Amino acid sequence: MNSKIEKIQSDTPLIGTIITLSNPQITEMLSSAGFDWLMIDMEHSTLTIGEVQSLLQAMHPDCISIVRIPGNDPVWIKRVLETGCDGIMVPLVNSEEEANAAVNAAKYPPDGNRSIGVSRAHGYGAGFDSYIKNANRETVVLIQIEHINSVNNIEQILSVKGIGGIFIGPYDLSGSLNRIGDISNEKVKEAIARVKESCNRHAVSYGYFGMKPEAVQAEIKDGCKFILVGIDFVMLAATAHRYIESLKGLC
Ligand code: 3PY
Ligand code: MG
Repeated sequence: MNSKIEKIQSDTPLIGTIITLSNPQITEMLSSAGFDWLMIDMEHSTLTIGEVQSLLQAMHPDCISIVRIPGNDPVWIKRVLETGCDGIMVPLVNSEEEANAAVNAAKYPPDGNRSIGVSRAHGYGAGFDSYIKNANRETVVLIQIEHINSVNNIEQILSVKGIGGIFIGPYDLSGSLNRIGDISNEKVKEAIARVKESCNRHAVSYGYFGMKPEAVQAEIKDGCKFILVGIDFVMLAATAHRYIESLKGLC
């Protein structure tokens, strides 16, 4: 068993951040900075699949790489997995049927219907046998619960075999409850609590996103496994603003 899978399967929380910029040096730097995982976001960025592969090549080998698929589409899932990422995050999964479709697209037969090709994931051919033997067990599939419909269907979604974890999207969830952006609203918090309670009961790990460390500290203490904090360009922009602010008054 490789150490990344051990880390994913252990109870220790994994701290990650979101990559949206296509510059490989940024991924290299952030993956070497101590983050346990990086989520490379194809849903809310301009990243192409070729750029995603270049980012993966720049990543520190110990860092877990999860690519967020643009949408729950088997063609995207197949192509993204061929890049050799450690796993995928599938946004806006609202039902058992949609969760099944995501898992099926990510797993080789007999567990699913992922098509068999040769790519970077398979060591360009040299690692073909070991990759196809281990991929179903080692490729993590994170399903996003981020709409009130998915909260209402959480029990059925959690019954789907092959889900590696649930990732709560508080922002989309707030939108689906007509409280857009207000993630500390009682209705949003109540929906999140329902998801957490179901995950705990089914012994399925869950993740949570916050823009700043203060927004995720309580979640770590509460048992959240997959933490995402911040976004690459937001960290850069916030630091730039802070630097300018601290010097502007002196000019
Ligand atoms: C959301 O909050 O909607 C997310 O998808 C976080 O990644
Ligand atoms: Mg979202």
